[in-house]
Amino acid sequence: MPGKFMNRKAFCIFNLTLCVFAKPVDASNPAKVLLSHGNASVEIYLFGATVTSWKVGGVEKIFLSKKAHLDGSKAIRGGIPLVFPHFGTIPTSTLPQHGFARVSTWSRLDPPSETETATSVAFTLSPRAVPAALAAKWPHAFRLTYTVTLTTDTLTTTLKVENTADVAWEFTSLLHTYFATRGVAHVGVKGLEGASFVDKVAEGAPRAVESRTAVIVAGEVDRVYEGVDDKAEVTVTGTGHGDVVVHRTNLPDVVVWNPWTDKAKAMADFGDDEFDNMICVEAGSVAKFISLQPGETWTGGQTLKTA
Ligand code: TA6
Repeated sequence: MPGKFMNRKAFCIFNLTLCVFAKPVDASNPAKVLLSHGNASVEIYLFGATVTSWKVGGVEKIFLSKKAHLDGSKAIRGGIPLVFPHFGTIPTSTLPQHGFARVSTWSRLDPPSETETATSVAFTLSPRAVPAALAAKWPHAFRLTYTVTLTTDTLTTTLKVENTADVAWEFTSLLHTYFATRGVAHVGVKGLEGASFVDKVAEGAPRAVESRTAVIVAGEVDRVYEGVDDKAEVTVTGTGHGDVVVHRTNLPDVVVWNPWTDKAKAMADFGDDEFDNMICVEAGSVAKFISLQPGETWTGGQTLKTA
């Protein structure tokens, strides 16, 4: 609302502490939406509706690979790629790993909305905006709405999935968040003690129960913690970029991933040494398929909060 926007600018002149300023589009790059609120900012590419930066007080919380493709030719390596309609690869689908949401170009819905406490913007995706070859592999009618909300100390990302078909279908989904680190060996992921997990790195992908108060990285890690109580706060500590608490809504599973040295070298869009600068802590609903009846919706999301 331009009128409201002008009023807020005028308000800011008189009260800098509550100053809120939203820039919906980066003039130098129309493929990207920038929001700021107080001293926090977020940037989101329409490609994949991928959040690629979240800064609080000038401190970057999110990892983006120096080799990431930002031209829509490949899923963005870093940020918060959105996984839909399935996590990983599954025997019943020929879609690529993690589905098509992260490689489709989303549309921004209304201009960002601003209040004194938050600034928000939403994106939508439906089958006609999915690359045709991928849409053909998952021929279901759907509408996704992804809302990104920024406050001075939080970033909330919420996905709404609607079944607009006349038959039921099922999906899994995940927010594949890459946190920035200065030396991944110093990082601890707290809040997963007692959770059952699948260890995708170990031979045979065995199940076990997490016994540590903090998950650490001293080699390749790829674990799917299942059914972690929504109320359990997961905290990413020791990143060198400030601790972040992950609050989850309707996302019971938490994936912790670091490719370590060999897998880092094998990824063309990831620097050989960048395994030291990131850890993925991914809130999702991936252990069981979610079934949606015609007309039904499902909503899940996370709030990242500076600690
Ligand atoms: O979420 C962890 C994971 O599924 C890992 O197994 C690893 O492959 C990672 O995602 C990255 O996947 P990508 O398709 O982006 O290379």
